Amino acid sequence: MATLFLGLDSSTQSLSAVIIDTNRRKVVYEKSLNFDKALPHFGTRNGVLPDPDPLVKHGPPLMWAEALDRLFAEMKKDGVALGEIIAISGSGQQHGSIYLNDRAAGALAKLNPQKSLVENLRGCFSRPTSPIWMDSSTAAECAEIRKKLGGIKATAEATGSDAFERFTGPQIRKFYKTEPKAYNQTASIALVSSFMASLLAGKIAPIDYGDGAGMNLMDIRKKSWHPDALKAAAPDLNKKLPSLAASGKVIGKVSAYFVRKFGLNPEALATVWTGDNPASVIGLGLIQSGQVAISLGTSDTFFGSMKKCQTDAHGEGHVFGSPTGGYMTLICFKNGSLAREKIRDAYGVKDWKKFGAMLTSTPPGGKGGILLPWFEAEIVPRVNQPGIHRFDLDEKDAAANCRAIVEAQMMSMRLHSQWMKVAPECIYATGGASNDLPLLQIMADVMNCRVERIEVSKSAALGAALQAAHGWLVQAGKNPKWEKIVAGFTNPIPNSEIRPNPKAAKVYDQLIEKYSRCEREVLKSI
Ligand code: XUL
Repeated sequence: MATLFLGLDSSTQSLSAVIIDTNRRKVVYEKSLNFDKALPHFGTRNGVLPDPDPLVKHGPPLMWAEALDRLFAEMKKDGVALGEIIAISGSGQQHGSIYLNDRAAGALAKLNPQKSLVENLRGCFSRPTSPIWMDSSTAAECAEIRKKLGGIKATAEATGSDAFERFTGPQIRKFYKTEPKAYNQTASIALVSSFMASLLAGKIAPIDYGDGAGMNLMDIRKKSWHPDALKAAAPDLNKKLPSLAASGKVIGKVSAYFVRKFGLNPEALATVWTGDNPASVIGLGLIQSGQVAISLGTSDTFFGSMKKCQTDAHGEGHVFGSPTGGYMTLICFKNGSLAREKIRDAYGVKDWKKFGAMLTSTPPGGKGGILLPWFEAEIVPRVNQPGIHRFDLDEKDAAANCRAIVEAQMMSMRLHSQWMKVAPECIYATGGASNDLPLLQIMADVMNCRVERIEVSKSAALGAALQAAHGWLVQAGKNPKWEKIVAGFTNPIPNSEIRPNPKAAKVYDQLIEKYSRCEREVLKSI
């Protein structure tokens, strides 16, 4: 008999499903539903509601609920053996918050399968829309919370991150300040992850330690709500937040709504969801401390798993709980692929292959030139004023500039991940630019670490499916090992290993000192 587990990922633009068969160690089904295309009546663009204020980014919670109905209907139509799924977990875009009134818990408990989820949930919200992670309208609230908690370092030490505009605590504070009446009518605040889990479980679901850490409200070490952080955000918050729990923990049997409507097994278990980044950490197989992934996308993201909680005194990086029970870090560098592309185009380099050839035509460290490629305001290090800065680098030398941007990005990653105090043993490179081998060689040399390529489509949904399998085994009284759970699902591409060149690594050990000096100098001057 198949042992099927379903992982769902409610991201900014789509809801995805991945079903795994743990007997055959295979992904047996994948599907994505794009919100704009499948549910145009909500009027979103790339999953976000249009707003005259460019800083405000909200999404409609009813759209996420309708997407769940639609995706199950599609799975049924596709002939998926829904009755054989034994546990479900999921992940959601992080930080987004949903505000429910005192009717919500009752409505969830008796979801009527004759109606849609949207019809069932009408009248259950104290705020019709949800601020999501792209919202940056809460600078004032961040400053207030940071001040109350004792500054950047203290806020990061207490909650895992400095106060950030997209984090849920500052967003809740803004809601309380601007709409106090609606705030008072809020009985329960959910994250996207816990909201979706609540629908499946038919009751208000806990928030997990991964997504909970993205709120500036959770004590990152104790993994419980932080009383001072709650007070700093809004009054009576302790009464409005659900309990915290480990992701994958069983909430109960799946709601009868899904059994009657779509033929789910009445014994199937609904488990606690997590954020898309913690789920991706599992989906990429980062389960041991010291395992790191670098995702080279529009922005470059550095993920690492960490046993002991270390926080970033400069408040640039984030620490979240990892579904494996330890911690994970996330550092986001905004000037990633787009910045590389800008340099590529500025020098008339036709494509990425030619860009790679430029990299190999120059020696490691070039002639000691440094480029700070902040085409956009940068998150790490914090740079509000975009600008390109060159040191000992001839602006007219195309190859030197192509090399310099990649070296700068890698040195910045090495420098700004030092607070983690975890020396990576292996880096998994993923995302668009990860098939650019000369770029990966620079990554290996700068980090002085082996690099392997890994490509997992829908890594968050896969991580969620693996999390469902883990939660199910725990509930069955087994003591599952994460290594065994992920085995076969998260393998790097065979023969993709790139080893650091010891001579080049030595060059970068020196050059990084200069890079750091240049960065400090510019940061002081802007
Ligand atoms: C992480 C973050 C984003 C969202 C994307 O802090 O804001 O990665 O989780 O869905």
